[in-house]
Amino acid sequence: MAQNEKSKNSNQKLEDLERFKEYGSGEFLTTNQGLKVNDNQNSLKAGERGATLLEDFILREKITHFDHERIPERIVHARGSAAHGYFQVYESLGKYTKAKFLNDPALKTPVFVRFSTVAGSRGSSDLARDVRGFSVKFYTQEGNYDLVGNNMPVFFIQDAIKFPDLIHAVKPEPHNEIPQAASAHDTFWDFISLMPESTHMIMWAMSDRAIPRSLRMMEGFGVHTFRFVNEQGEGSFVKFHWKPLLGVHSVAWDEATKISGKDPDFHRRDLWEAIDTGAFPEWELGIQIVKEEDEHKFDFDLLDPTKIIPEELVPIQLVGKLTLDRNPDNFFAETEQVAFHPGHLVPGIDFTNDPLLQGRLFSYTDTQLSRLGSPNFHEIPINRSLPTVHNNQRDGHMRQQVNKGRVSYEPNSLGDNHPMQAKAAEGGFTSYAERIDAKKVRARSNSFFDHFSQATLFFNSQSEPEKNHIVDAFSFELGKVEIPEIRKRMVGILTLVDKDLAAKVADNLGIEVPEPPAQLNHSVPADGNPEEFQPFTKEQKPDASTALSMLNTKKDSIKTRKIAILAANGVDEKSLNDMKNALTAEGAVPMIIAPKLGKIKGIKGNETKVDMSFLTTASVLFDAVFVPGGAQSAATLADDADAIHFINEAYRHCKVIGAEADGIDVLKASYLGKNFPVTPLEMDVQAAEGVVLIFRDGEGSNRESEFIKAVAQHRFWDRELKSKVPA
Ligand code: HDE
Repeated sequence: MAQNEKSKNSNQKLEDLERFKEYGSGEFLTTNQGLKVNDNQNSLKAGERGATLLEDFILREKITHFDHERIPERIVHARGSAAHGYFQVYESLGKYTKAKFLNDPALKTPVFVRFSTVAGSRGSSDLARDVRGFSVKFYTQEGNYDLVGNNMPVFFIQDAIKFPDLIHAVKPEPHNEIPQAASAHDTFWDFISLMPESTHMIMWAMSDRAIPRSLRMMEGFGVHTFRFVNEQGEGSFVKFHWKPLLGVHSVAWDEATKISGKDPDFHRRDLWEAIDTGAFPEWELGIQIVKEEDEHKFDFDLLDPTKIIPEELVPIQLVGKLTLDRNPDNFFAETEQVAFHPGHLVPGIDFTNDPLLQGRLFSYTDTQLSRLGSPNFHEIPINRSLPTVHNNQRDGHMRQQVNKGRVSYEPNSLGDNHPMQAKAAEGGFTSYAERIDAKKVRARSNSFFDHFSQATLFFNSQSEPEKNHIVDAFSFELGKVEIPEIRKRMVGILTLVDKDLAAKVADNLGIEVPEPPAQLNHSVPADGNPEEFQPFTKEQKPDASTALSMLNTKKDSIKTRKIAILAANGVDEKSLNDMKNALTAEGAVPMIIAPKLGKIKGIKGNETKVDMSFLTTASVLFDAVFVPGGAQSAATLADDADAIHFINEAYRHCKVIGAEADGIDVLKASYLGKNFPVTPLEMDVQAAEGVVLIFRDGEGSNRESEFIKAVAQHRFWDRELKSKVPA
């Protein structure tokens, strides 16, 4: 009990980890056996120039340890970054669940959250077009609860038995291990075009959700329908959502490919820096609750992981907040060794029969056995639960716990039958007593066979720029496919989602719009008859769902946005500093970019430190650009190809661009000069389509606020509809 009480405090996991930490500072260097080392520079030799002696146990220990530093990377989700934080529920959810951490608003439950891409290796780029993992480990007083979700609410397949096929298809092709972290290749689209159940998910994967601006600006989803169980033993279905307080934002595809070269650690760095500077990322936990008796009231099956419950049908209740406030101390010890498992449950939360979820329950322990090398992976500090583990599981590789006494079995009389089972009232876990009365079959329910309605719903819900991005993404990915039959088959599938989408993709691929496949593959057994399967009847269905478009996300703050201030010698320091201070006051991160590193001198002779030069950074690493006044600075920049490229590229990616007084001349020298969205009138400030011009280098109070207002919009995607900037 005393143990449990301690976890009222979100620092408890931190305290728990503390005893495993090693700081090294002020200490002597030792061997793994604690022996102080006298010479860490030279191996033991027979004479100064002589052969190295096998006897050198210090050298051998060091090299041996080094040789074994690597462990197998995760089969999927290999590339990740993580952070510590806490979760707090707003009000008791006792009505739905008895999970203690969801019942007490005073409780700050420690969490460790790992984000990841799926297909790429550990060293691949953060900006691959891919699903993002969003795994949360709650260290609750009742044991660890893991919510192992993604940033997309549905999945590619309906049954776990297809998972190895899906992953084999998306991973680099086996003969040449190409391409890395990319789905744009034959085997992936071969598989997808033969798996109509993947259509809804593929719409998400081809949308901008697959190229987030930041891990802090993406949603998370539990994907499966889970079950809450309350103190009375009543169950209800629940879908989990994470809603980022900073809104949901993405980058442009052209930008993503460039970021992959300029900074492959873009997302990892962004998360780290935000936490490091105290801009703690936050998400609200959302739940959609469906009563047990309403299980069959929808035109889709709640157990089908390729379906969402549109928010129009079941609204999301925001019930708590997740805050990430501490970076890991050691990547390997924490981010790499953390082991998530959808089967790590606490009383009050349970599974449904979603056949994808059921299969996952096997996979995660199994994979940790080979990845972490022992059934004792739960003893690795980051994986330890707050309650102490007491059971009769014993021994194995790298066992840490020293179990005392003679008893390692139950029932026993020699140890008073301890450790003993706990009654439900004492916190013992009991599975939800769901009635199952069925034949043992390998089959899929007919209610899983509408593969297109929600794909269409998703497409219909997108804004015009978002739809265009989806067309571009399909055209890019299928354009990389070499086998014409695969392209054709996939476009044929798209005709079942949206005719216009299929026609545009076909046009980009230079093919006629194909007929849809005569016979859809409904994943039937070898001797099954596909004709027997009738799509589930459709009744209630919204035509569009506002929550599915990122255009409708929050746009009320510029917190943590990175703003490039382009300047050179002769800059007007007042113009530069006023904007810099105004941006900083709003929580944004302005940085001074100049032709060279070092310092620049302003018109009044003041020096300003340069944060980066055009050589060490690029527009794709920023959210907006501002060019302050100062005739000499403006002339230098207008003449600098890198500065002009910076502005052109930012304009191409629909970012906010601002300039003050002489700084406007730099914009005029860029692509913007030809296509100025605003006809310059000699007013104080003019803003249109994310271009903010401050004409008067005076004191006007709205000088900065117009720029800030525009940056809060994130991007002005409509610009793309007019013209594509050659940058
Ligand atoms: Fe996973 N998945 N998965 N998955 N998954 C793994 O477990 C698997 C699925 C997800 O940050 C692996 O520890 C199967 C859906 C995340 O460490 C592995 C199936 C969803 C992570 C595994 C699925 C996910 C994983 C690899 C189909 C969204 C990263 C390493 C039945 C709800 C966890 C590991 C982390 C990781 C298997 C489907 C999310 C191999 C068999 C659906 C976020 O066990």
